[in-house]
Amino acid sequence: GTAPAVENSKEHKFNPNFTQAVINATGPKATPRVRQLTAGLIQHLHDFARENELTVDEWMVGVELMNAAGRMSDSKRNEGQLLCDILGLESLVDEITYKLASDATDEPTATAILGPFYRHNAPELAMGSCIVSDEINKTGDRTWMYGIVTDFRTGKPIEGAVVDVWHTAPNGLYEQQDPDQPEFNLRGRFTTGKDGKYGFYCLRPVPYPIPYDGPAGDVLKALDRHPMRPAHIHFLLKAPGYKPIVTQIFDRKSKYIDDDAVFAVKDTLIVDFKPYEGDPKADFELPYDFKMASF
Ligand code: MBD
Ligand code: FE
Repeated sequence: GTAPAVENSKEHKFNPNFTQAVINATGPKATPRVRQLTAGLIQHLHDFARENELTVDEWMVGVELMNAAGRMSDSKRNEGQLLCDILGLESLVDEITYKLASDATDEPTATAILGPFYRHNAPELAMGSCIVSDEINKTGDRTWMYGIVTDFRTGKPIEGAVVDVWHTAPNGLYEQQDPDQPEFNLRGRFTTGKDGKYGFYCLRPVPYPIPYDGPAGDVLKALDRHPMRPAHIHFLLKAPGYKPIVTQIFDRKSKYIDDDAVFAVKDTLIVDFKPYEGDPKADFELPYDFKMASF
């Protein structure tokens, strides 16, 4: 049914012009988009405060949360993004950006959120090489991942596509979170040749907790939620003339596949690792093709 009009508990009359007055304070030099976004934000923030009869103490909890996230954030810790992630905002914005903007009927590879652990300038590696440092290679499930990058409309292979990949170590940490891992461990960039094919050795990833020793962890605790993500591998694909694809793939057998702390799993991004006998360097194989959309 329809929600009842919100009435406050004391029959207090809010000034009906207050929110509009705040919105109207925007000056003539603000761009139309800035004007639109801030007007919407102010309206929703004010409605939120009125509807919930937000108190000064409660608002201050939010202020402290933002300040704590800011203090904690640096090149290795992106707490602001993490907070957005556990509230589902990055997944929603990803959907809006890549889905609503697309006029495609047949689908290119689905997108998924970038997350806070992407690093620019991962090593450019030769096709077929390994992103796993020798030390860690002794403990994880070694995987040969391979496939072809195609134009989703024509099905033709894409030459010069860069497959930028990153994932966590078996201890559940990304390389920049872990002083014991070599720089850029479990990261690499691979460029396709004429046949559009790519392939590299990696590990079968494991489920792991997002960092929960900060404000995002406090929020999860207050909401009685766990911090776990299903096992996943991240990708950023770029190719000349094509729209970049930010995505992740998820291990069907992984715990938390139906209960991702950051709400990023999509059906078409769930994959099957298969036991692999043909290669002494791999325990599993993982075929996966990427389909890109031209501009
Ligand atoms: C991650 O590893 C991640 O991929 C996302 C999206 C959020 C937090 C941690
Ligand atoms: Fe991740």
